[in-house]
Formats: sequence, C-alpha cells, structure tokens
Amino acid sequence: MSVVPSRTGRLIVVSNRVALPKQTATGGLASAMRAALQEAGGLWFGWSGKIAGETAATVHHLYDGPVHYATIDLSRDDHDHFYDGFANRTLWPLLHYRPDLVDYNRGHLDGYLRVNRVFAERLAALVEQDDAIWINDYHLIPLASMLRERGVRNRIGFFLHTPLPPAGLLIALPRHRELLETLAAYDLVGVHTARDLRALEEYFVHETGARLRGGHRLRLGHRRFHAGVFPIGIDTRQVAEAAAKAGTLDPIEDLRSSLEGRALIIGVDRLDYSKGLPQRFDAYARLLERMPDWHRRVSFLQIAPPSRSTVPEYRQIRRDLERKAGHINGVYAAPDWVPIRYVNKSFPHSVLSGYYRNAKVGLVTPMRDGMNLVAKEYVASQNPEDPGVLVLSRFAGAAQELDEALLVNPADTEEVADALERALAMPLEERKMRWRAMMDVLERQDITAWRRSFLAALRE
Ligand code: GDG
Repeated sequence: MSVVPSRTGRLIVVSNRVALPKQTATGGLASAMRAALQEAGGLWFGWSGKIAGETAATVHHLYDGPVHYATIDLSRDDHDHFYDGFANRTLWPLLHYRPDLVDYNRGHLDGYLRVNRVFAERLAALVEQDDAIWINDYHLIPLASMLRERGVRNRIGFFLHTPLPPAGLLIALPRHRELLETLAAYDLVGVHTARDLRALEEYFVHETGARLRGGHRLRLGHRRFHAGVFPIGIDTRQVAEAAAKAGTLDPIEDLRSSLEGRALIIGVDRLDYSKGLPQRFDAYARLLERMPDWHRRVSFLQIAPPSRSTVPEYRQIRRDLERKAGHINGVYAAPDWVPIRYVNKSFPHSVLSGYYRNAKVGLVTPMRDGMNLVAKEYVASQNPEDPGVLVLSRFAGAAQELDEALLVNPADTEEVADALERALAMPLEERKMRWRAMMDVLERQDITAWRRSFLAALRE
C-alpha cells in the first residue's frame, strides 16, 4: 500500500526566542506564533534562552497539545557574538537608521553565521516533506540559504519585524551582499510597510543585479522569490475586552486615585534607543514650559522595562533617561505633584491595557519602528464613549495604517509639544471620530488576519 503524503504539511515556526508553554508570551510576535501553531499544529524551533557550556549539544523537545517545541542552548561565546554582537549591535542599529552605532567587529559576523549554521543543521533533521517553514526576524536572515545547502526544498518564508532602510544605508553593513543576498533563498519575504518593501526591491535591483518583475517577484540568478507587505496586527478583541474589565484591578484603582483627576499621558516601550524616549521627555518638558496652565493638571507615566542590558548602548540610554526625568521633575515638581513618573518595570498585559484606558493621551514616538504594537494596543484599549488620543511618530510602521492619530516627527520637540497640547484639549466628538476610524483598521487587520495572509501567500 503506498502512502500518499498530506498536501498541507505542518507549520514550522523559527524565531530566535521561543515562548514555551506557561511562559508569558511577551509581545505580539510570540502570541501570534503561538496562536498559529495552536490552530494548525506544528513545530516551534529556536534558542531556549539558556547559556550552556556548548552550543546545541542537545535539542530539547517539549510537546503541548498540537505543538512541538524544539530548542537549543547557546554557548556564552556564541551568544555574545551572535545575539549581543551582530544581531543587536550591528544589525539592529543599522536597520533602525543608526549607522553611527554600528559595531564593525568581524568576530560578531562570524559568530552570527556560525549560530545560523547550527540552527540549520539541527532544524534540517526535523523537517518533513510538505512542512511550511516560517522564519522570523533579523537574527536569522541566512537560515533559508543554509537549509537549502542541506537539501531542504520546502516552502520557506521570512518576516522582518524591524524597518528596512534604503539601499544607501544598507551598504554600510559589513559584507552586506554576502548576507542580504541570502534572502533570495526564501520563497517569500515579508515586511510591515510599503516603504520597507521599496527598500528591499531597491537593494536587490541596484546592489545585486536582481530582476524585478510584476507582483513584487524578484529573480536573482536561478532563484526566484516574492516580496510582500504584511502589517502585523494585535488581538484587537482580546485587548479591548481586557481593558474594559481592568477597571476593578487594584493597580488600576491605585493609579486612578493617585492621579486625583489629572490628565494622564502614557508611554510604554522597551528601553531602547530606537523608541525616542529622550526626545519624548524633552517634548513633554517643552509642553510644561510653554503651558503653565497645565502644571499640576497633567501627569506623564513612562513605563520602560529594561532590555538588552548587557549591551553598552542600552546601559547608556538608561543613565540618560534617569538624568532627564530627574531634571524635569527637579524643575517642575511641587510637593503634591510629580510631572514624570518613570518606571523601569514590566507589567502584565491586563494591567497595561487598564493603564492605557485611563490615559487621555498615548504618546508613541519612536525614531524608527517596524510597526509598534503599543500604538495599536493603546487604541484598542480605549473606552468607545470617551476615547483618548494617540500621538504617533510618522516613523513607526503603524503610522501607515493609523493615520487618524496625531502624526509627528519625534525629533521635532515643538511639533510633539503642539500635538500634546492639541490632544489634551481635543473635543469628545473629534476624539470619537478619530478613534472609530483607527479601531476599524485594527478590527479588520488583526493578528489572525496577519498570520493567515502571510501563510496563504507562502503556500500559494
Ligand atoms: C518588534 C519591532 C514590531 C511592553 N512593555 C511591557 C510589555 N510590552 C509589550 C507591548 C507590546 C510589545 O511588548 C512591544 O511591541 P512593539 O511592537 O511596541 O516593539 P518591539 O518590542 O520593539 O517589537 C516592532 C514588533 O516587533 C512586532 O513585529 O511592531 O516594530 O521592533 O506588545 O505590550 N508587555 C508586558 N509588560 C510590559 O511591561 N507584558
């Protein structure tokens, strides 16, 4: 009896970090991937988050319902070169338009390629015919080409969660062609916005000599691949429900009573230089300087959980912000009023959505951001009868969809201060109109729509 292989095989998700069962899925990526695997069944492969004596000495397997988790540990040296080094000190700043922060240590690139090769070796052994493989983010750009070298012929898609800068900047990357050309080994490359897609096509056409055909199809040598725009969404309904219910939670009641009727401006960001936090603090200080009327009537809560704290640039930004917050409070605070509440802690999503709902203004001003899920979560958390106003950087991918936000250039202190002033005074009717338009987008393009459209394009 012959066995007919199933035509739609498993889904294999690959990302640097894997959100294991019972771990809080931090951020939209982890929860989207978890939901995709729950829906379709399949395998999630990546780094365990643990450091061991040797990289990938064993593959750890864990089974939970329809999902199989396979993870590997990294050695200290590989972790330092691959993750802290090339991923976070070379690629991350470059992809966020900060060539001045790029670290050119060649050992980092070697470590990055070495870890990708180990990922490819271990993963290739787990791939079955008809599996579709979905690789995520800048940590794993060359993975498909290394899988192809090992004979993997399956459909492989790549999604980049960061922005992609224009070719003129990408060429600042050491050995850029060697790395970026490997994107041609995928069947599908997805980005958040049309601007990122233009950058990808421009790079391939002008730097590698690839041919661009209609429908965003590219051909480089004998490889053909598709590129496409897939703006990531959030679980809109779930966020809205959590926010509506959060009012009775202790931390939300505590926040409300501490405000004593003052208007709240909120920012929530990983502590990262791409998020524009020093510029944001300056703009708030400028508002206080210009508008003495608002003194004691407004409070700015900035939640900024530390991230990547072994990387020096991240320690530096933390010091800068502590200084700035202290200075602003020193100048403007009164015995019964603290203008900035700056909190280096992380909170459960249920609490965050309650905080968002109590804020009259969501202040989301990254210098560059692939998408920015906080902007979307802020909008989805609002009370439809009395929604707050989103002040959003033009340089966040989210600005392409949420054009009823007050869009600002985050580096322009006066413009951000103007937007804050306008947001704090905005009449209810205008707030409702803007909020409804943004909520329509979030309901239509939620996280389920995102992963289904990417997977449909990959399997096409
Ligand atoms: C990358 C890209 C792209 C924040 N503080 C806490 C907390 N968060 C959650 C937010 C949100 C997520 O983390 C942050 O997502 P962002 O999109 O804002 O930013 P990145 O982490 O830089 O994400 C970005 C994204 O990937 C997806 O493609 O949009 O451009 O840079 O969900 O709520 N979560 C918890 N406690 C916190 O204190 N639990």
